[in-house]
Amino acid sequence: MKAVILSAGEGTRMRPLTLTKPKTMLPVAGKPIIQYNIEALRDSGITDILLIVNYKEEFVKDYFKDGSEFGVTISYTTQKKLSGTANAIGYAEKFVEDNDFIVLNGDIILDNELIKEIITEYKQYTPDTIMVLTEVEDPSPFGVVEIKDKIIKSIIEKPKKEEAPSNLINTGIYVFNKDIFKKIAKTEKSRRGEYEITDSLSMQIADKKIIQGYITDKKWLDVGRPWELIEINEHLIKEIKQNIKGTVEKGATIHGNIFLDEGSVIKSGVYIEGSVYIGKNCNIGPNCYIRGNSYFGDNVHIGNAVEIKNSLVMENTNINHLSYVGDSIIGSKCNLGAGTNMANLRFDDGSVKIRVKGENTDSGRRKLGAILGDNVKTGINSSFSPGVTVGFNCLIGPEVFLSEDLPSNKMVLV
Ligand code: TTP
Repeated sequence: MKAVILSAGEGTRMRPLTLTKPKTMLPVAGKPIIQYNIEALRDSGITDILLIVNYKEEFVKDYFKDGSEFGVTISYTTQKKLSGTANAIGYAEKFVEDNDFIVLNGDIILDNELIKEIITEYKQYTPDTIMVLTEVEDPSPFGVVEIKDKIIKSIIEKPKKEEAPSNLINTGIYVFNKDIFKKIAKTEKSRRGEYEITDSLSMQIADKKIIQGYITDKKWLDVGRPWELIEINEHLIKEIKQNIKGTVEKGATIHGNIFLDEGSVIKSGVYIEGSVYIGKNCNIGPNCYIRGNSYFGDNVHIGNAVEIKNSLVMENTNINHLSYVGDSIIGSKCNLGAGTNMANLRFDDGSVKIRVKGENTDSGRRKLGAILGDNVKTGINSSFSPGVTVGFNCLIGPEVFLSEDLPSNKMVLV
């Protein structure tokens, strides 16, 4: 069986992080999101993979090349216009030829076993389509199915919670045969102005094709918005095994598993609590406090008296002195001045709100700090309100208290 991964989207809900790279290339626990999917396919015996790309596709191509380094063969097709998932899958027709094939959204993280399970299920029942489903408490932001005896009777996109026919949602994992291309060719634009694969599936249902729902309670995480990147990172870093390739100086204290890559040094006086991932050529310390589930990309420097908690710090970023970064994401090539502090808890103890596509959105998290795009410089004693976002190439002057989002390429002074 061949596989197709959808990786063309702009990831607008994940801004500012996706202003400079595609969402599927954002790092979690040491790898881009999409690499988890490629490896899950490979480990299930699927090595012929087509990536549908468009937005900032050079990042994907430069990293994976022909796939040989990852034990697979990767080819690429550019979706000309980002006009929806059905349109994206339609580009795979030549690649899959007459074969049945798997499709995955590139922005999910799933349990490797799940792919093996659905292949077995597909071979046993030979339906026209398998759609993997999972149960959630609130299905209203997703595609929700009505299902009877394993067969999907209807799919409703983003229903009101009280109108949802079940709590079972579409995970973006499918097995198709070539009938889907006939339906894609006839699919019309939805109310959102996109050609959506769920509309093609509804056409299959109307045409009496068998769409089997495969319900899983295995790991499945959808990465759409910035705090979901923090949550997925938490989840995956908790699973890392101890692996120290770099140097740990005498006088450093480590509790929990750490992954410390080549060329990195943990200096004396550093106190690490919980699992932590540290990339290549990082300098951590002396005398700093690194708390659980933190991720550091390559060439990161964390200096004296800095506390980092449950955060992602991307490559080539420096946080040199006297700073606090909690439940936050710091992009690549940032430099935080001495005394930069990110608040991650509201005084009223309520859940932190964050603007997603201009809408004030409840993250559901009691603790959420700031989200900084790439190449942001902060001056001494600057501070950030919980849930604030900063675009790329920004300068935040000394003593600034940032309580509102800042678009890219801006400077703020007191
Ligand atoms: P979405 O989550 O609908 O879109 P997105 O990833 O661009 O994010 P946002 O809504 O924040 O803008 O897409 C689901 C998957 O399908 C995702 O892996 C991207 C991919 N996709 C394409 O490949 N082509 C497309 O035209 C669209 C809309 C999505």
